[in-house]
Amino acid sequence: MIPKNIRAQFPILDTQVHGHQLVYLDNAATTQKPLSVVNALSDYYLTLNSNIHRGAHHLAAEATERYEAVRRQVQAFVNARHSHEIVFTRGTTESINLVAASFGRKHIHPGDEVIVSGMEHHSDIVPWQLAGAILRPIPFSDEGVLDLEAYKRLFSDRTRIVAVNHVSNTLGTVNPIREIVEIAHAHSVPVLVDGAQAVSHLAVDVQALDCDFYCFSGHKMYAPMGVGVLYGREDVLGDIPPYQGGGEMISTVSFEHTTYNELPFRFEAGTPSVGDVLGLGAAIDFMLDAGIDAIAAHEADLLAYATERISAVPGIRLFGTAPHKAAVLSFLVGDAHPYDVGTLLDQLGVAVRTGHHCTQPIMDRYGIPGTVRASFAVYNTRSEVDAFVAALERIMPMLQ
Ligand code: 7TS
Repeated sequence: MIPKNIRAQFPILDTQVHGHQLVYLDNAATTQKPLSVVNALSDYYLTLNSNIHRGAHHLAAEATERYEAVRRQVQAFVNARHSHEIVFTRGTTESINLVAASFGRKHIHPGDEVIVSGMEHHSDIVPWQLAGAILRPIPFSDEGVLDLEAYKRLFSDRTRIVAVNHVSNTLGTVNPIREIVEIAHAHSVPVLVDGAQAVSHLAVDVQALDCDFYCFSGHKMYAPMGVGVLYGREDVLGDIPPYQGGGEMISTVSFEHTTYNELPFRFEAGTPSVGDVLGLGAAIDFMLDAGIDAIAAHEADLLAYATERISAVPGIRLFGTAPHKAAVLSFLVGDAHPYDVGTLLDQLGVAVRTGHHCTQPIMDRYGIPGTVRASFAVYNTRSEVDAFVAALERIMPMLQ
């Protein structure tokens, strides 16, 4: 069970919007932040602010210790074998770009191929195109389930890496990562997993998944914006060249020759967002206190309830009805444009996202311009689902 006082930890949820109580259902875009995360951020700036790793003084040593402690916390959170397999980045987008650029520089040559899923976010498509790869997308069914038989047929001697999301931000599908990795590894091809939509909803174990890279953003799991994670297995991360050059990523520098620092510092050039990393640590504590399995169970209940209630509304078309889903509900109302639906819902205090959700190939697959998307988090309730469905029913006459 989710603790009863959980909403009290999120003062923003009391906001009034256009004279209505806010119903925040845009969690796949970003979650709200609990007081403990906001406090971790302000405590850092009020009591500890200092640049890390290179100071002889007390504040620098303390800030460094706390920053490195969060690295160990993240290591435990995703069950990585070593803390130096955890690289702090600005978010999922930067994590994927890092791998596409660095792995790409070493391993992707003209004519080489990258297998992605047909339901990737643009941030797991464009970096591979920038790296010069030809993309081979895995098709998916009308329900939003990847076709693994078709996936097996996509491998060729030019396949360099497979890049797939763990959970689709538009369809909610939880993809069978363990199976996808097994098939890729049988071809000696590594796998990058975009976990942006997974980490806040389900327990992630990178060793059990056996993936080579795993990427996620703090801000979608109750942490501040501006911090994210790249997990890379020691052997694959150690094998690729640095991404950005600058301070901290080097061992020695001269005008003739530079040598690079060890993992993970080789991939952390420049001053990192220390306060945001400490906020990420507080967010992990928040999730562990609530209990990952309890969060998953609560969200599964909300999703089942919302799916049942919304399906009863005349004219609703759902997109993404895979048997294994996370708490995302994408839909259209009759022929109404998703943006109109979103704007009218906002007038009643309900915050949803509308559009292509940075997954244009999914929209092309269904032949639609976009969807309306409601996405749930630990603090949402069944009564908010009721308010959302009541708002939909209320705007219905205005959409016809
Ligand atoms: N991958 C997936 C699956 C995502 O859902 C997102 C963001 C990203 C990558 C990029 O994450 P970022 O933190 O680096 O921006 N998805 C969304 C969304 O669905 N609505 O707004 C952002």
